[in-house]
Amino acid sequence: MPDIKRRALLAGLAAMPAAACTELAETGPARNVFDAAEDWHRTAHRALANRQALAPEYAPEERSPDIRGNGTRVIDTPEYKNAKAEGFSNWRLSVGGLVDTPLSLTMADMHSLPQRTQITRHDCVEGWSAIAQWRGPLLSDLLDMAMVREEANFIIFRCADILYGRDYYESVDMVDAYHPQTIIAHELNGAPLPEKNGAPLRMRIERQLGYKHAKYLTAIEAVASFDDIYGGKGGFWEDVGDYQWYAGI
Ligand SMILES: Nc1nc2c(c(=O)[nH]1)N[C@H]1C(S)=C(S)[C@@H](COP(=O)(O)O)O[C@H]1N2
Ligand SMILES: [Mo]
Repeated sequence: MPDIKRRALLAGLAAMPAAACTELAETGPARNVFDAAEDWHRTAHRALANRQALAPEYAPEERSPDIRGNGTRVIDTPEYKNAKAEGFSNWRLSVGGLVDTPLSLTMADMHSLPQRTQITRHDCVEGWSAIAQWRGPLLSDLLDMAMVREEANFIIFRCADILYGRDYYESVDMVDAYHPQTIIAHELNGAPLPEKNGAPLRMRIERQLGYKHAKYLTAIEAVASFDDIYGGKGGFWEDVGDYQWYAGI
């Protein structure tokens, strides 16, 4: 869905109290306007409800034997190697951009927040899927703690790895950012994330394709637009021109 339409839809839902619709409907000449508005309202509501729907969750025995690492699997920089050798005790996740209270969170902070555990299916555009259990705090809790400003339209995820000479990064809109299954995972199948799967922190955005799930997460940034970030298309693969920004499934 184009962003302009999505925003109109959100604004429309907030701006149209049901009582006002009913009053309008009772007066003759406004009837057609009401019908059109109601149609639009219903369509808009359905579209938004569809985006907020949960991704399927699975039973423990349905998990795949392994979830292969894709894209970056190893980070060869001294910084990352040291961080790993220290058990990521000095890793920081920053939350900044259009927020009132920028945060710098430790792994201990990430563990002390309320946690969500979910068994979901990862779908990579390259044609493979894997079911695994992920655990970590909700992105929405971090955004609420940081007090994201109203001007923010997107959340950018910055990563520690460089793939084909470019920083990996991704972004989502506020519907996915606040989705109840959007978590920052620090555990895979009950153990700390392995390096190949994004240690120590990676995104899980369950209604989106694999490439949106940024691994090796270092920073979360609220922005009004991603025009000025890297190639301006909102993500590593989007900039390269291979994949679309909206990767909804
Ligand atoms: N930082 C970073 N995040 C990334 C990638 C990457 O190369 N670097 N690859 C993406 C792609 S294409 C997929 S399918 C998933 C793979 O996750 P996995 O390695 O845990 O299987 O991570 C995504 N997130
Ligand atoms: Mo992927």
